[in-house]
Amino acid sequence: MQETIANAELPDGVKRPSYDRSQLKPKWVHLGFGAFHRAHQGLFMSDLANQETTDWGLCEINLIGGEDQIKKLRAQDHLYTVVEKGAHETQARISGSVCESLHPSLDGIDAVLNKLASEEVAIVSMTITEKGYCADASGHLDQNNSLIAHDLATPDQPQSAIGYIVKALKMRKDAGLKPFTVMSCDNIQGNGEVVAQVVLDYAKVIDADLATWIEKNVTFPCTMVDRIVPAMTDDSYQQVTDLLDGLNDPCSIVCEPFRQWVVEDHFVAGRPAWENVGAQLVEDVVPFEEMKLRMLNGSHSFLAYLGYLGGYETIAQSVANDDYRKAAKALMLNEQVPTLSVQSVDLNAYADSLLERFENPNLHHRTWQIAMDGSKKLPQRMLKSAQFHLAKGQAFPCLALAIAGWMRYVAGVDEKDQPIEVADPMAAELRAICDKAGLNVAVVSQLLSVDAIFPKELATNKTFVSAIEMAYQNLLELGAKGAVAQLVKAL
Ligand code: NAI
Ligand code: CS2
Repeated sequence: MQETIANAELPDGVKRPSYDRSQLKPKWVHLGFGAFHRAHQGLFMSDLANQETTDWGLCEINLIGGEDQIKKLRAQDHLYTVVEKGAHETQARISGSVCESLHPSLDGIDAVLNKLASEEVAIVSMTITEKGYCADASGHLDQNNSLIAHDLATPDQPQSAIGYIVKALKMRKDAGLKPFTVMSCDNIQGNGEVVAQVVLDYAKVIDADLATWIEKNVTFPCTMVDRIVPAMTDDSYQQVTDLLDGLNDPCSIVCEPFRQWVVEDHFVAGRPAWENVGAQLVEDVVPFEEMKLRMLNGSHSFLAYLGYLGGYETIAQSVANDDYRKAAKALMLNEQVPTLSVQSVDLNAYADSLLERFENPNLHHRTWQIAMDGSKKLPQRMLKSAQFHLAKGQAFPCLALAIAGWMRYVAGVDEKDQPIEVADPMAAELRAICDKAGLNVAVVSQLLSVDAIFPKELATNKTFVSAIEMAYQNLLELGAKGAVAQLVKAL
């Protein structure tokens, strides 16, 4: 038998689950067994089971890609290693909360649907990336999205997460079963509202009665999720192998020690007592989401675009440059904090704690990874705040440079004339615009006219346009490092 973490002896410091895993029932289905879920919701659940008796277990499903991960997870009895790496200490443990897994390519579409429609399933959650929701700029279902167009034509054989959820809810309704709660754990403002909207839009197209039933019976709690979990690399796998005395865990994950989870307490069929392991269950999560998306993710994107262009491979390297660190802090405190409504959080201390997390030298969080999917990230991380300042007649130079940094980045060529691999669902369209305009300030108005990203009121606001043009011009003339230095000098 192949030696895996399921059957091998592990070093003393690596804790195994202390609970009886045979008691777990897959009542919680998660779509997207990616890096983040393993280090966040999966581990919260394992920690809870370590602490108290529970029968809540997870069934993991990857709908798009990730077939290999499911095979590997099965081969090690659904166990996986989580390594928390702080600036000074490292802790490894085994998460055992997963008790089942499925993949449409391995098990068939019907097996996935039958699972979702089975009576015991009470929660369906997801980390399917911002683009997985197939929403347009207005937050409605994008019927031109190729997955959605496919699913609407053949709703019994879905491919998208939305298609699967609606079909499964239909099966439950037809069988007289209660629905499940749909819980998005993606970095999207109002993530519960976004998934509710696309699910309802989709259901309305295929079955109006179903849409009414969903509206009445299903809940879509919003969640704020936080933990920095970089994509695994050969190096990080090797670090895990070293910690496991030479044992390989292809499902392992390395992350920072910090984690936060704020969840709206609206569950139609019960939930695990996550509050007993540190989650905050609240009535309204939006103020927390805005805080995190604008301060953490907004400054992350600033550091990602300007860091990449400035030649920095990781976030830690970017904030090691004093100008970048000061600019990121100014972005948070001067340009994001005033837009927030969150109460009872010391936002100055929060900003400092974020910078400390970004500095963690043991996390290799690539600027390239965070720069990914900017067309889906910019609106919630920066554009809403820019609108706030425009309405008040206030300047927003840090946000302007970040947005200009994104525009310079999607041109696909760095400051040394080397190609940038721009990963974005709109990469081709954006590249075509940039190629036509060239590295020229004229590209700003061309990119602003992409209405899937920029609302018309922003694209046509002269103050906004000239702020971005000025920042873009600075980038062309001074390069990213020079433009950030100039920004900081002018603060
Ligand atoms: P990942 O690349 O490791 O995993 C992505 C997952 O999404 C995979 O399971 C894949 O099957 C699924 N997926 C991708 N496109 C999809 C689609 N169109 N439809 C359905 N499923 C799809 O990425 P990771 O790190 O797990 O991040 C995923 C999301 O989690 C992020 O986009 C973000 O919203 C959220 N998140 C990530 C954090 C991090 O530090 N990695 C922290 C906080 C939130
Ligand atoms: C990052 C986030 O990839 C990105 O865009 O900004 O995934 C970030 O690491 C998390 O939101 C931290 O919780």
